Amino acid sequence: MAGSKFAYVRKFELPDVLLPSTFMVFRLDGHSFHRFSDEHGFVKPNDLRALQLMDHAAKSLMEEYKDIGLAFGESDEYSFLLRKSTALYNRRQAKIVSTLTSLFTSCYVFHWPRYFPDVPLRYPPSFDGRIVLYPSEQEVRDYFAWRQADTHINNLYNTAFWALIQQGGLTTTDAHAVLRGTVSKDKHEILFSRFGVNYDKLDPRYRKGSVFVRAEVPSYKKKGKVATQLELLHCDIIRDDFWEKYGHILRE
Ligand SMILES: Nc1nc2c(ncn2[C@@H]2O[C@H](COP(=O)(O)OP(=O)(O)OP(=O)(O)O)[C@@H](O)[C@H]2O)c(=O)[nH]1
Ligand SMILES: [Mg+2]
Repeated sequence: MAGSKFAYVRKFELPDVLLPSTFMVFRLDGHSFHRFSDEHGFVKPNDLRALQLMDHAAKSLMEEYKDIGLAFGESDEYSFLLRKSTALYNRRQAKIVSTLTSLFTSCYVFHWPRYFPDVPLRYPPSFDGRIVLYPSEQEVRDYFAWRQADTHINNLYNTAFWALIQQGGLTTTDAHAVLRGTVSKDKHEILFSRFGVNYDKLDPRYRKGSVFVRAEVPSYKKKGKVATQLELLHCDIIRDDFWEKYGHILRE
């Protein structure tokens, strides 16, 4: 049946199919969460409730989209690895980015009261989303290493910064001044000598971020297929050990 005389406008919609046989990393990041965290009284430097809510939304996304094999989250961001061969939405970029960002955001809002029972949402939060394609396993490993190294750098700085303010009584300006030009070893030393804090003993959730893996459940098969379950870890994903254990994620 011929379309209406207006139907030609569809031709202006350009295809945006992502290159086949490449890894997709989908990353989302809270929009203006500096303000959002302030307005909702997030604990500094790390708010356990907020991080657990991010994990919950990430898990919901992985339950819905089985082609996501791995996810890594810190602060207001989460990265998801989709298998190389995924045919999700025929690999249409805008469709994938918009649908996944929207589901994550609605899960964040939907589950908010469970993590912040005494803090009503003052306004609707939003997240930006993007996809980056990576050609081989090495870039994918380096991508996740980059994000976890970032977690380490930010968390060490923030932990020292807020200790100087909360326990040391410094102003934000003075705390910045103390930390200016310091390297990692100096921050460890400040935390230990001034506040008795051994940084390496802090909760790995804060130091390593959150890692969700779709792990195989040995000896359990469902309709002939190996069953999988989502595991939440707070472990190192930079060294080889992790990839030796979960390398199947990259090869499916
Ligand atoms: N207090 C507190 N703040 C947090 C926590 N997690 C994230 N944030 C805030 O969220 C910000 C996230 O950093 P960015 O994503 O670079 O900043 P943003 O304000 O979201 O800016 P855009 O992402 O560019 O929109 C941090 O700088 C903190 O201000 C937390 O656990 N506690
Ligand atoms: Mg942000």
